[in-house]
Amino acid sequence: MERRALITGITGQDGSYLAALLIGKGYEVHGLVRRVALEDPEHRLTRLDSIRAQVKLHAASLESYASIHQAVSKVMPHECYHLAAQSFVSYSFDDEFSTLNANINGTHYLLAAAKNLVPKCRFYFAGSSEMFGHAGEVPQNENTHFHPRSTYGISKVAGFDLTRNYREAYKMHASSGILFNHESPRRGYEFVTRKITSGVARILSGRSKELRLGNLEAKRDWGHAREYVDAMWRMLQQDDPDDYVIATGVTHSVREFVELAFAHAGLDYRQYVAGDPDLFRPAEVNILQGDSSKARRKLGWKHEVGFEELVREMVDADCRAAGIERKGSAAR
Ligand code: NDP
Ligand code: GDR
Repeated sequence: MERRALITGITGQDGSYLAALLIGKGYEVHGLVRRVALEDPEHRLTRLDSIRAQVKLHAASLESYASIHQAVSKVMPHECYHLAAQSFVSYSFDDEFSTLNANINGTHYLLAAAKNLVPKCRFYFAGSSEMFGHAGEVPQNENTHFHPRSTYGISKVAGFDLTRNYREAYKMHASSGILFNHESPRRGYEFVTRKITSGVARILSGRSKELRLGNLEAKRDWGHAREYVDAMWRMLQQDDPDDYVIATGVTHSVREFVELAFAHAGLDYRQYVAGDPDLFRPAEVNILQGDSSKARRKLGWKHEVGFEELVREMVDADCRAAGIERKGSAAR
């Protein structure tokens, strides 16, 4: 059976892993990208290097309904994974307007185009643990009240509500994943995990002497991105659409991540890490820890990569990229 998938945000961490997963399952994979990406593939499509010939890319902008409508009408997908977003929480404090515009309108435009052109298309929305924000309970599950602490979180709550409304009002097969932090060697450099692991590599190679960080006491539930995109696919294979928390259920502080990453490279983080008050957020999410028992029960999903393995994989990858060969670092 021919299956076509459309992925927005295909150039990002999750989009690139999801595209590879779907290609492996025999899908015809299409991606929606910004025009600049097509004009500058060497820089903007690097995460797609190994699968570039197997994906078809279409230029469109989250800011333009017309461009999204046109892309959906060309592809006529059976499954649509909406991953594109201004995804950096810190930046949402600097530019609330573009975060809200791109994330809320972009989701609305894509849902509306799908409803009009391919109403039977199965739709995935990339919800986030940031929707829980200042959560009243730990761990958080699908019934936990949302209390977002940034315009990013607010935009994701709006996208989640839009997705649910299209499911209820128009009977679309529209599901949301409420994904907790997931990382990998493909993580953007602005996020704390990659900032730390690339910082370790820079220090080891002598290109840097210190690493400036913000709140070291914040706690996150960190999993591996490759495993989390599999959960997205599983959601769209269910008979009925629904919402699912995807998490490891284990939480660690940024300090623990730092300590382990430096120790894996044979360094004591206390000699290199400097606190920077400018990197603290105006409003912080202190403890995120997810309860994914519903996903385990209904989707048969589970995570396998634990915290230590994730940290080691990321440090090793950044060290290899910096030309540092260390004993015992596993190639992946
Ligand atoms: P990335 O930041 O790696 O990727 C974001 C993608 O969105 C990129 O492809 C980017 O394109 C695209 N994008 C951003 N703004 C626009 C725009 N205005 N128009 C078109 N495309 C745009 O994010 P991740 O892969 O980590 O995350 C994927 C999704 O999941 C996001 O929606 C994120 O908010 C959400 N999420 C992520 C979690 C995580 O821990 N990784 C956890 C929970 C939710 P370009 O390359 O051109 O910038
Ligand atoms: P997050 O990820 O905000 O959870 O959003 P990020 O890695 O940016 O921050 C995690 C925690 O680390 C603290 N922190 C720092 N963060 C950054 N970026 N830089 C620093 O120097 C630094 N120092 C400390 C932060 O205060 C925070 O508490 C990610 C994104 O992928 C979202 O798109 C997604 O929805 C959520 O995860 C779940």
